[in-house]
Amino acid sequence: MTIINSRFPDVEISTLSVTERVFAGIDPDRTVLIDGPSGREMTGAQFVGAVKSLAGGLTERGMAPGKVLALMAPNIPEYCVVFHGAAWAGGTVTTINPTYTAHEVNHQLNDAGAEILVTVAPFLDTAKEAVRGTGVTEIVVIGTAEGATPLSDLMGKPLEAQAPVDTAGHVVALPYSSGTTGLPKGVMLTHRNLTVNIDQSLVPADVRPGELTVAFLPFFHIYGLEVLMNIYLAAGGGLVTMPRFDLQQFLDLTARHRTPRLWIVPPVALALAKHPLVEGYDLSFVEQVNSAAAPLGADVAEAMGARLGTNATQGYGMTELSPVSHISPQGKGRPGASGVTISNTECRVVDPETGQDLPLGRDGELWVRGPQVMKGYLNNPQATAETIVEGGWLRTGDIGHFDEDGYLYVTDRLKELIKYKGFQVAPAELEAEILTHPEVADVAVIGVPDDEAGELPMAFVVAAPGADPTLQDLQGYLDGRLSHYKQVRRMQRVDEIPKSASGKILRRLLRDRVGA
Ligand code: 4UU
Repeated sequence: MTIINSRFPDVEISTLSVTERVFAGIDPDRTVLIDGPSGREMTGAQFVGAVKSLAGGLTERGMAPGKVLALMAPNIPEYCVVFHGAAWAGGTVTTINPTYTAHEVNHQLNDAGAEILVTVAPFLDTAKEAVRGTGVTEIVVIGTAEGATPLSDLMGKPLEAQAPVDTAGHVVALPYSSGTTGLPKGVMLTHRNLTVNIDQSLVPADVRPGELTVAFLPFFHIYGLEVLMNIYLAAGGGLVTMPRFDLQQFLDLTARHRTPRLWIVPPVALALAKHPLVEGYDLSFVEQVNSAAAPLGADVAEAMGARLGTNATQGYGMTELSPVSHISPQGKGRPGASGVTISNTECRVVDPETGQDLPLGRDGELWVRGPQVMKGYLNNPQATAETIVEGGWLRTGDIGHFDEDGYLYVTDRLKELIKYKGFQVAPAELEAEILTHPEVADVAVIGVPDDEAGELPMAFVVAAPGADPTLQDLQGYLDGRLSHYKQVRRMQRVDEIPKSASGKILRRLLRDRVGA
């Protein structure tokens, strides 16, 4: 076994709950949350007060260890209050993409066993449809709306201390990820996972007290939830929240708040490198741009860095890693590299065919071990056992190698996951939906490269006898069942889907066909 160790000193593994860790960094007098579009501000004292009151009110309603609250909202300051209010009350929060269809929300609510759903007025109709046939007994809206409990009704007598939980084992967050194969699964992240990943990440990321960043990356995804929300608050910094991405608004808010660090995904790097709007802004105060969630090509990283006059770096991680395993030391990013291994974390590069460890510089599957590795997939011991193998190693399903200085280069993906603009698209989910189309006899979905989105979902379709399905037919059919970013964008008719003897789709053959 060849283990690649972190070059950073270990951090102490904290026993604090994630909310206790976040509170430890907060200065009560400083502004910690700003609603970007309106400029509405919340101080540290107001944030802590709101979290404790909400935790008190939730406790009166029965929130306790073992209870699940679903949070389906865009990035607004109250998102952070609700997440930490439920965590402080000892609950588990499952985070739901607010652009999900009722069908997708319904699935997650049932799978996660949620009992309360918190949303905002524009998503109330979806929420009402989605809770049918689930265990959700109450819909709460941030603000007010007809037919739902206003969040203000849940503000109770403050709960002064963290509800007792075993921070090493208690699941506080339950985001969904398809991992290496199959449908989206609940990723069980404990308080310890999130608390330690804050401390590990802050060694290279060194966010300063009072430092602001514009948070447009969605809080429902682990990047927004942990790297923006938890890490910034715990470091004594603050967030300017944006409910949806708009380049001009992002540039306006960045310029207005003079944020030294930007946290982005590759399509935004492309815009920062090429879009004419950027010309109109003086961004000379930007010290660092960090991209993660999908590969950022060296060309785009260099063009963006040159245009902004700053260092462009990447982080690497996955939901199952809370999410960070690799970050670049700030100011020391290398084009094409995804960072260096963070504290308390070990890596191996394993030949996927033979299971043997590969020598330095050779491409293989990246395996990661550390205290940020998830507890497992909810109610899915088989998928857990296939992902976390003997010795506690997490198989990432990504292909890459390390250089002599410890920088990771992610070069390919072994797993079937598609990343559309950094969002997860699980081929198995699209295939399951498309297979229900009466004109489809069989289908396989893979990702094909795209300059802007990174990858686009492409379907290989075997038509039912006498049928003639088109891309438009499929798109019309999926619209309303799956959210927009999961839409199939390319289609090719085939006579047969290549499969192994055990019936597994041979995606590699399909990829080769597109490449040819
Ligand atoms: C090539 O996207 C994430 C986590 C992102 C993240 C955020 C802040 C990482 C570090 C950080 O500092 O999680 P998931 O679960 O949605 O997707 C995980 C997958 C990986 O397995 C890999 O295939 O997303 C891909 N990925 C990357 N690929 C993530 N980061 C990179 C990267 N280069 N830098």
